[in-house]
Amino acid sequence: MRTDQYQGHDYYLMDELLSEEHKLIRETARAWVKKEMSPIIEEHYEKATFPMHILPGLGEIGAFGPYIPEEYGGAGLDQISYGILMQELERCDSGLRSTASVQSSLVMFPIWKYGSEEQRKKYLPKLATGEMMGCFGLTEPDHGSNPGGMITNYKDAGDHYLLNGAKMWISNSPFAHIAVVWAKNEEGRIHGLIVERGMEGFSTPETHGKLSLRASATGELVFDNVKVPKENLLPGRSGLGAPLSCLDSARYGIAWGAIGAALDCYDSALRYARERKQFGKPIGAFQLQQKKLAEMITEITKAQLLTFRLGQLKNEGRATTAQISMAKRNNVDMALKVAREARQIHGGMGITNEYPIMRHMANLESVVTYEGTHDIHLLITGMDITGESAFK
Ligand code: TGC
Ligand code: FAD
Repeated sequence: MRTDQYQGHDYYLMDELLSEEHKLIRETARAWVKKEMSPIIEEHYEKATFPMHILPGLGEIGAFGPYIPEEYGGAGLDQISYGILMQELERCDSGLRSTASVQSSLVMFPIWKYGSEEQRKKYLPKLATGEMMGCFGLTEPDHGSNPGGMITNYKDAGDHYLLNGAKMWISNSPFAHIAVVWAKNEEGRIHGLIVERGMEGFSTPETHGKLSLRASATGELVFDNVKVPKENLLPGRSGLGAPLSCLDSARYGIAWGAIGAALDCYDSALRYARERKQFGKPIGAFQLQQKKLAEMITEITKAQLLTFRLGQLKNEGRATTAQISMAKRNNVDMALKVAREARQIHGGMGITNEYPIMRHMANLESVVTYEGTHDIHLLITGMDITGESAFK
């Protein structure tokens, strides 16, 4: 088994901008990852299984709902702390970060923001510890980039709603206790509903055959005349803006997380370049390898600066959807490029599971697609700067 020798890289002394609390959160999460996850990640990835036993540990390090107020079981931390946590998790594996960011931003966030007080008290404390897990159903078989076209719907049936339709590509669905599901009412208006495992007509078949994000469980959500109690409707907001605002939070976490995957690839490549000798000297002494490493740390550093500033704006409640979108797109694209360069620096060894590179690279192919594809994010920036929507 490979020892996790990772150490952070901070070329522009960004640590000076962090508080002592931020650094403590990072060190705690990093130590937990090295002890609990690094020794088992390759095996779970290979077998395409999710390590269910780690869920309480994720809760203990504050990875579930870090910015949710303490009165609801969250850690009451700021947005930079949330970002740091997502970065440390994705440094290990994007699937691990996915599990935590879906729980935080796509399940706890909408319940906190749009739920009733009863819903907050019922679900949030258990979601914060990992005793209860959730998933987020927006994407449908025929509506991915265009969720506004969804056909999943519910009808008023007196003392309950009747929910019909299907969602696909849903992270955590195979084991989630609850699903935050977005569906249209009889007027065609989108609302969020909390659907609980065990409700008759609700099933969550697992999606198999993924060659990316293999240590994260993905599945469908199928609703066949599911009777949803009326008190399970999220009362606080309706319309497509409600799920899209949750995506803002999740994309923000991904912007930080992707830097973690890039850092792990760079860290491994730098070490390998110093140790591996060819033609009588370390390959890191050759100009071509130095160029690769220099470009990698330059792009990582630019992403770190962009993301830290975004974190400040988010803390102040000033980060826009378009700013978050830009950071998600830039950082995931950057991480993919870093992973590809790191793979080459490792030569043949780079294709094996002795090193984390291929796993990160394959994972990032999902990350570049989910939470809005790279193209969709380009069009969000395009819309923001020109005032013209390419989607209409
Ligand atoms: P558009 O007309 O722009 O907006 C519809 C309504 O929503 C409002 N709105 C927002 N409100 C709050 N926050 C936001 N971020 C908002 N963005 C838009 C908007 O003002 C409008 O309101 P109203 O009152 O006028 O109706 O919507 P559109 O249909 O043109 O679509 C825009 C587009 C394409 C950008 C959007 O649909 C989009 O982002 N598509 C990508 C879909 C996507 O990202 N899906 C992700 C699914 S979840 C997932 O992938 C989880 S992966 C697991 C993990 O995270 O680890
Ligand atoms: P499509 O929308 O069909 O896009 C296909 C291609 O067409 C892409 O290249 C896209 O960029 C391009 N395209 C589409 N529209 C345009 C346009 N207007 N202009 C230019 N190009 C365009 N969803 C959830 O709701 N919850 C989850 O938990 C979740 N987890 C996921 C986990 C994994 C592993 C994956 C792979 C996906 C997950 N998703 C989830 C779904 C994800 O959000 C969608 O896959 C994504 O939004 C893209 O939708 P699609 O796959 O249907 O692709």
